[in-house]
Amino acid sequence: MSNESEIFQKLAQSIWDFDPDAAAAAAKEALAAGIAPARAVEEGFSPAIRELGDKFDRMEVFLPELVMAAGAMKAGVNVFEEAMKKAGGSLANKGVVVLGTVEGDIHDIGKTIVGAMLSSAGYKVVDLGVEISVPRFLEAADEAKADIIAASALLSTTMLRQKDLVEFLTSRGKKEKYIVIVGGAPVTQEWADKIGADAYARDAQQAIKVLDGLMATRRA
Ligand code: B12
Repeated sequence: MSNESEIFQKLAQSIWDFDPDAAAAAAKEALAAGIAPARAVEEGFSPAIRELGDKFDRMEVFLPELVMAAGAMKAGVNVFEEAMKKAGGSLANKGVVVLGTVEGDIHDIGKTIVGAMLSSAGYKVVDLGVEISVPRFLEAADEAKADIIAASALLSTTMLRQKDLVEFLTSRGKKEKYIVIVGGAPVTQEWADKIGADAYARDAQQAIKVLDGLMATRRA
């Protein structure tokens, strides 16, 4: 069997090769080797896709390549998602999270990872998908009797929808009812503070920590 660094290398290579089968195989190998999905994503897949994102920024690769790389990453993330869902099934319910990517934004890989990690940590996650309008977040949260609304944005333009979400909740008198957590590559703690969100997390692991803390305070 390969050692950890060889597995991280395989995970990354599958993204550079735009190869979904290799990504799924490397993800399975990581699980078999006992590597936590979060580490496999953060140290294997994510650096590779971010490097491609930077190359896209410098016009060294183009959209079709980014689409293919994202396809490969999704195949790998699906493997981890399944494994994490199984792991989360037996845990106590820590709270209900309604999660989605904001309107105008189709990036869903990071959001899906956050959802899978939260469910593996014992949260019930309602993943609404992408391009979710502000009223839809609230409607779904009310329907699901959620504790938390989690909104992902990957574009500097769509980050503004997170601000709209907080404003909308406030205008409907629902701001105190839900914990609003925001995230996504361009999002920062500063932004979360500025728009009045309750929480920010830079990745899925941190999201669990932050939400565990807020839920404990809420239930105390
Ligand atoms: C893959 C990708 C795509 C794929 C998306 C496929 C998919 N199904 O998701 C495709 C090719 C479709 C795509 C399209 C576009 N993209 Co794009 N894309 C990327 C890329 C390379 C990687 C994103 C990714 O999946 N990262 C891996 C995951 C694991 O990381 P993550 O998303 O950041 O998520 C982590 C954290 O942010 C956090 N997190 C995420 N969501 C949430 C939510 C909550 C609540 C919390 C707490 C945490 C959290 O936890 C996650 C796990 O650790 C980024 C580059 C980058 N550096 O981000 C560009 C990037 C985001 N895209 C960019 C652009 C410009 C576009 C397009 C506009 C291109 C175009 N001209 O059409 C379109 C936008 C279409 C649209 N309307 O949404 C720019 C954005 C620039 C900006 N600041 O606005 C970037 C930064 C690339 C660049 N350097 O120019 N893209």
